[in-house]
Amino acid sequence: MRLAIDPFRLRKNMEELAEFGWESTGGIWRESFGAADQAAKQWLIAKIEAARLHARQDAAGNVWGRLGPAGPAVLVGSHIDTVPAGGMFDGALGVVAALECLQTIREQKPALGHPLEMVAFSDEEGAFLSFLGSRAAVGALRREELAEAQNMQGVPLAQALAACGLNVAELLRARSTPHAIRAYLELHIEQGPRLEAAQIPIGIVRTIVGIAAYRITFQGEANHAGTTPLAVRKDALLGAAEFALQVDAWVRSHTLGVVTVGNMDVLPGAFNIVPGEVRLALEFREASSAQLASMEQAILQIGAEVAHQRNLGFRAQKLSWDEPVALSPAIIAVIRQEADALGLKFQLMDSGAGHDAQILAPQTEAGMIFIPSLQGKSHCPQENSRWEHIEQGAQLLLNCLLRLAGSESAKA
Ligand code: HGY
Ligand code: MN
Ligand code: MN
Repeated sequence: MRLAIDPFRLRKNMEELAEFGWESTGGIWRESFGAADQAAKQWLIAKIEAARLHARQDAAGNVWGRLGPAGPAVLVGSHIDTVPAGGMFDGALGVVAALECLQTIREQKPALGHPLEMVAFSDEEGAFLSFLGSRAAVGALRREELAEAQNMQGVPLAQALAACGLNVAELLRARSTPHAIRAYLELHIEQGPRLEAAQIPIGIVRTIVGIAAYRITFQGEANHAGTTPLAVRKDALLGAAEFALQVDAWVRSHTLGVVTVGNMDVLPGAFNIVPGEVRLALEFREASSAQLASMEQAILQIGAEVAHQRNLGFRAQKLSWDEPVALSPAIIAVIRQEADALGLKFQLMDSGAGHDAQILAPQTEAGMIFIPSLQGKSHCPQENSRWEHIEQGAQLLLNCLLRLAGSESAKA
């Protein structure tokens, strides 16, 4: 007899989780290690315990729920932190669906060949450091990057961790025991327009793009806005603006990738002062490792040239670099077979968004299932998906987990 998820419980849990960090301006903000994120994690721990799974939180703040004995487990999860003014599905879908799958299996007790574990990874969105929780779990963090990590308000990671009773030294020791993860599976919204346009309910991910992030600073000279002639100004904002336009043009004409200036601080930031300094957050992505490297070289060269032409200082601090990652052909085959068995149309695709799966993939067999995002929107309050697709994605996730955990019911 095939196990079936409980779609009502799934939807209720999604709607409950969406309450944490909901903002009257629209959207949800659960910044990692902030109050809303912490409250959501406590909610999740209570749900895991109510499902009679073994709940624990590690030194990176990752929340785990286990079904079965010790030993290499099939892992399923995602993240519950969000971007500012984010949506209710990015990450949360994968965690709540993982809970629903393990709770269903716990209740219906099929014989399993391997234990199952669910996880909500900390700081996937990189408020402090991209994929912080999953990188801690696989031992892929360096002490120096943790020392430099801070959020957009300049709060150091160590201070945010301390507010949660955590610390950097123990975070570095949060690694799961080697080979503890037999396979990893993640259900996620596509966060793009392709599945909806193709009217296909399931995406099976082949490759996750590489992502690099830099903090760029243009240093000019603050001066009086009324008495300083345009010809002698060292206007940092004009340099930053020209830089942003030039890197966009270069990436469009040379790659299939993307580049984004997502944040710009203009200092001192008054109407009547020529901007003396501009700090901007820049990230770029490409599915090809070679192209990602050529983007980095071009971006840094453009910054130096613009700064030189405008008599400005230029600093570029690399914040993170995650190579493109191919997901497991074996897991892709399982997802294809289980989608076929459910009569679900699917398409193989690459992911333009980064995911914890790319951190797990070098350590274990990792796979991802996408469902459509309405109008392709994500990282905004309008992020939305159809409950029909959510239920189909969660049922497919359950069937894949049963296969990977060697359950007898998977052969039924
Ligand atoms: O930004 C991303 O690609 C992901 O949503 N963290
Ligand atoms: Mn995500
Ligand atoms: Mn995201």
